[in-house]
Amino acid sequence: MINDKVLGIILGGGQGSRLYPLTKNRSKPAVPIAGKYRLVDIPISNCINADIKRMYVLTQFNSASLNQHIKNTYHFSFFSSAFVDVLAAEQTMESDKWFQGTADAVRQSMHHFLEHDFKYALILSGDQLYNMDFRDMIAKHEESGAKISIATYPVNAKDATSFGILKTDENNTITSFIEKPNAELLPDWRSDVSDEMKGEGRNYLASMGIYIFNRELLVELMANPDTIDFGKEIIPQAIGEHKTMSYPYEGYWTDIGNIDSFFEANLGLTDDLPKFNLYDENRVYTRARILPTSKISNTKLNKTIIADGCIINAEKIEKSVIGIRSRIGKETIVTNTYMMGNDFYESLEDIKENNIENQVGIGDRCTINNCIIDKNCRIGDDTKINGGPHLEDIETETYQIKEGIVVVKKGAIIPKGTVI
Ligand code: ADQ
Ligand code: ADP
Repeated sequence: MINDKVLGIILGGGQGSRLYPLTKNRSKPAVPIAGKYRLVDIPISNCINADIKRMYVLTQFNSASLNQHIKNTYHFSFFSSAFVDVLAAEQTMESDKWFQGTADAVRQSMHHFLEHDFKYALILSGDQLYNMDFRDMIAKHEESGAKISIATYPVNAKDATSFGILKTDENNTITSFIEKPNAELLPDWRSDVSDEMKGEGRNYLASMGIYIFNRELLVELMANPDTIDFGKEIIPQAIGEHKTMSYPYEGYWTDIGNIDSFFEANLGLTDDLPKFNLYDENRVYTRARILPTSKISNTKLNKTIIADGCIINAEKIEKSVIGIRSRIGKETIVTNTYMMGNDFYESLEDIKENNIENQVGIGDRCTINNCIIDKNCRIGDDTKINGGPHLEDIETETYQIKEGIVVVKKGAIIPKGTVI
């Protein structure tokens, strides 16, 4: 039984500064994606689909929303050993510091892991969108007699500088590794990839940040307090010392660690044939909220995903992801936008009693383009937001512009008639 021998460890994120302002008030694993999920649902679902049902999520700060989401989503039978537990950086007798890096996060949490029986630790990144069969990776790891396995993915020269790059011998044993090499060093790091990958210019083997460690070796490596990161210290130091295998992967995989890639990955779900397929047997799990179906009037929809519980009267929505409980008013046009949705409904009585000027959601006669709208925003009537490269990167109380994408902050009130 795979569940008896594998413990899943999900690196839920450091400060999350690259995803700011989405991480302003929540930890990174709790960031909503694809209209109804949270980032952490992706690695957790990959584990569950592989029958790995004991998991820890390591995160830099504890947020009520993350704990609530995990508690409400992943409840297993009383008789099973399955669990998903959040471990936030905590002060202990030994340490009063935040997690200094990925290896440090694992080191500070080792005492929790060692309470469980496991042969292999499966260490995963919390900010990637992909669908991988970990059963196959574990089987290959066992067959090879390796002590460490790293999932690898061919990338092009432009991307290679932001990953750990490695070389292998003919048996897929990793022979050398360099974390985020400079462009000048790249020519020495080319690999003999498949013809298809060569054709796409993807000549470098990148670490996907997905690792299997044998338990004893992890304990040994974590005993050295000077190592902070897997990519910077643990992996380069282990190559040559301990048998480390590459597990080649060529399916869809993308890092969603910054606003730009997060935006692309979400809007990519609206493609005719999305690279990340939500419509197959491999489920992505999330909280079952039991919301009503969405209600739509007078709206021309094109390449759009609409989650449950929305009330939409817009004129047009194109290439957009509309999250749970969203409300969009009349004559409004929404394009290239990820709207995360709302945590609550506002009734007409609420609005009247509390004299609410801007209802939650997007008002009437608005045009919204190239935008991420965080949860619970109130975008007043006649607002025009047109993101794009013509806009400078700035931050205000209610929104931030990053690489032309306008990110409206959680709960922001954008007054009627605003033009951005
Ligand atoms: P990066 O993604 O740049 O490279 P890192 O920032 O260390 O590495 O993040 C790895 C994962 O750990 C992410 O999910 C991140 O959110 C999380 N994380 C970071 N700091 C953390 C902390 N203090 N506490 C908890 N979680 C934390 C890594 C490898 C490269 C590899 C890429 C693949 O170092 O070799 O190529 O992943 O994406
Ligand atoms: P996140 O910021 O990660 O999207 P939250 O911290 O807002 O998540 O937590 C979501 C939960 O909080 C929802 O289930 C909802 O019940 C509750 N919630 C948040 N804001 C409100 C609000 N203004 N009114 C009622 N419930 C709310």
